[in-house]
Amino acid sequence: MELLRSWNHPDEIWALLKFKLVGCSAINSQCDLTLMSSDMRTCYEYLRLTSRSFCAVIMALDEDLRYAVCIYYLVLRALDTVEDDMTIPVDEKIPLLKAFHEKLYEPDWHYTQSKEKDRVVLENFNIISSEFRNLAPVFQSVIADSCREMGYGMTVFLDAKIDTYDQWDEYCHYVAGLVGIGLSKLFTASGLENTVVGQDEAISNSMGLFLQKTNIIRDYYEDILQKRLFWPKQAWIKYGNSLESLKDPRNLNNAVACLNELVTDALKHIPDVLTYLSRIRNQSVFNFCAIPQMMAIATLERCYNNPHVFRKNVKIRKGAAVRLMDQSTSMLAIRNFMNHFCTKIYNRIPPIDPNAGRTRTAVSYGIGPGYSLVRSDQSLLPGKTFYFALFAALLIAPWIRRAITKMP
Ligand code: IN0
Repeated sequence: MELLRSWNHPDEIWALLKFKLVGCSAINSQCDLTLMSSDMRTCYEYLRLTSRSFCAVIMALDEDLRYAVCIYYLVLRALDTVEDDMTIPVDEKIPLLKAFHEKLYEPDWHYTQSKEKDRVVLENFNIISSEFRNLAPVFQSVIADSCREMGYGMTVFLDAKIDTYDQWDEYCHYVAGLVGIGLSKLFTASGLENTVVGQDEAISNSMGLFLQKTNIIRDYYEDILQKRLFWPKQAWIKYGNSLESLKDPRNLNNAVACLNELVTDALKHIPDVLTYLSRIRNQSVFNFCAIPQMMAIATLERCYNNPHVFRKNVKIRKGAAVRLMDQSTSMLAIRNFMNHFCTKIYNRIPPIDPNAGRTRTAVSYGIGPGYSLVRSDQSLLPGKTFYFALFAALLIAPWIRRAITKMP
């Protein structure tokens, strides 16, 4: 099915085939599950259950850092599950969010009252916390500090609506910027990255804000159905009487203008994202950081000026996602992807859009000084050699698959 969706994108078909043939074995060979303790294996299993494709990106990290990030991810997932669970009464939820960081040091603590889909991490939090306490002390303090600040921040926005752009940034800082800051400190503490990566909190914060704003923009429809309101009032009040009213087909033009304004706001983080990635030295850390950012810019490109955002969940094709995962491995590739998606946005800016000028300025940072503004889609399409290799791969794919399954 995925192959069919990518039929007119041969580069994606190639990435999908490669992913199906060698992707999983390449990741598994990085990490031998048989050599681990049973609790460690259990934690990796929780990671697989709760994170979908992101699990593969974490598993590809270098040894010690991989496990610290895995535990950080599970602890954050547990905190997030408490925040999201509307069945937990507020007078129970607030103290729990505030004291969550202390639960990391209570060996028996786990929580069985959640109804959320990822409740497994709360029900078995004692296993996760015992693995947390096995991490190096420097990793432990980064994760615990991050949870303390995030838990507190979540209580600030529990009932409060997001009014201004400043509050939007503040909310995104608590739920995602702090993750960027925490991860960057883990990278530096692991010795894989320079001190500046862990120290420059403003740039690390932007990495999280770019991802979280993209999620909030993309998830408009899903969130509004669940009565969750994350678009800032300062933006939507210019285009409608309420955030819900934007999904009314009669308000479509205004809704799309509001959407474009928020995409423009998210795009302003691109310079920081590029600076951050250019500082990363370790290949596995680079891939880990670059992949979600490339997924985000691809998603923003899909969402920009797209009325479907108000009717369904807009997603990037699996083929496009796999291709980004496979190829986000160098600054040159990142600049090319940024250029590609920003040029596509640039070419679709409606001249009458109230924020057209600001959007042009924002995408110009992603397009970069060395590139022409009117580069077309052709630039990322492969040449004859590629099509020949693809044809050959299609012919021999069944044979390779049989050979792999016969391997001991
Ligand atoms: C993440 C981030 C993440 C990864 C790498 C570097 C980061 C730097 C700063 C901030 C966050 C960083 O990435 C994941 C990506 C992810 O989970 N993608 C989903 C797809 C989706 O649409 O949700 C997938 O299944 O592949 C991310 O979104 N978040 C996250 C959470 C924990 C950690 Cl340790 C790293 C969530 C969030 C809210 C954006 C921080």
